[in-house]
Amino acid sequence: MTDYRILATATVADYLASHPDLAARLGGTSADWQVRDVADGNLNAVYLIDGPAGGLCLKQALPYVRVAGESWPIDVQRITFEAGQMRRVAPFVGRLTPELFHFDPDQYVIVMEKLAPHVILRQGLIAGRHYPRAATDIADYVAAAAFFTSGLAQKFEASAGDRMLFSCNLALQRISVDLVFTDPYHVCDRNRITPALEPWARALREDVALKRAVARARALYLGKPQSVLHGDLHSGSIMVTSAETRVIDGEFAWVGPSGFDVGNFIAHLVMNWFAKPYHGGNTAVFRALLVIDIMQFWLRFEARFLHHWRGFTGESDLYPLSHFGDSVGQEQLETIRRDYVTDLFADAIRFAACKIIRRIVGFAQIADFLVIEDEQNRAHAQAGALALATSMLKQPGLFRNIADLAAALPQYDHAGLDPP
Ligand code: SR1
Ligand code: MG
Repeated sequence: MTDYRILATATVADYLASHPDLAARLGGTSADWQVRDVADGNLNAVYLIDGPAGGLCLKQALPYVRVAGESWPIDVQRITFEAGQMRRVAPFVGRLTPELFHFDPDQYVIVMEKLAPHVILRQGLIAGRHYPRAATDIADYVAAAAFFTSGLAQKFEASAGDRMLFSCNLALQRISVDLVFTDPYHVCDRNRITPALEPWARALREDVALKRAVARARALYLGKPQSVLHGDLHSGSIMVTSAETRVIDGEFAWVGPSGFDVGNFIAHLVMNWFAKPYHGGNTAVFRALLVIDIMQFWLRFEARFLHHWRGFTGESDLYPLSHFGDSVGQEQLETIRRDYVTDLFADAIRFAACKIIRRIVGFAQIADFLVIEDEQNRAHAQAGALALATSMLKQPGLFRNIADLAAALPQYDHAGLDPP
């Protein structure tokens, strides 16, 4: 065991040189390597390293929240769960997760393939680019992870193993529980509220029916262990080209309700939709593409999830095939499958709503809105998203399927700054 040392641009090459398998991937010697600090997320240090033979990406967990500084300490063990999440889903999602070359439990470092010329999906969307594969690739990723790591596809002993591993990811679950489900609904120093949205922030704090719906979502997050979640599947955790998609940053991994990742991805497309008029470019065209992405994402997820389930012939304990073998049983099992997916969609709607609210009044806001310099414009875009999100939580009957959600977007576009 070696002492944990925070790496820096100047020391990354020495670290890699001391690991011959990684050095060989770069080629040449450390004097030939270019190291770039590309940290962009909220928590970690990230470097890209190029050598004569290839590139690598090195990520190190810092002992504090990077964007907040040392006043907000956070357990470095989280990188263990990120490596664990990558390894757990890799057999099912293939190239949709980057290849993990190295995990160092002493330095809290992982080294993985360098993704180039990929860009963060969020940045691409803000710049008005469309990635035709992203929504369906993410649907494939989530459907495979949600099915194959669930009790539908494995015996309960394996599910217990997943829970044992990821239930120790406590520091990051504390962040999710606080930032996603709790902080936006009470006065909290971490919240970031645009002055024009103060009436909205107050309304969120005072709306008991809303807080009851959020409490239900929080209880589901903590108490519905369906499958291994990525846990932070927003557009900043996805890297794309027009031909490829990769999911990164699984450090918030948790065994929870499968609708959480589904809802998170939808939420961030929805927020981009509300921000879009202020990003420049052709709003109507880009919004239409976003709506298609939202619809296709869900429909593809549903189709792939059901496909995995219908084709599954392995051993699991939830619905043993021996109980549903005859034609009546088969019919019953199909009803069970449909109900499962319907329930998952309802969860996704409530989680999407919670994600939207936290990104607008809480800590860790998103560039989709923050790039809108004019504060009134930004507040108008955010207020529309807040109005939609509160309806999703308080009137779930209006959002029974993905077409309902798509149809609702324009209705909230000019919601105005005053909460209803
Ligand atoms: C302390 S900041 C934490 C946030 O950053 C990540 O992107 C997650 O969304 C998390 O909630
Ligand atoms: Mg992240």
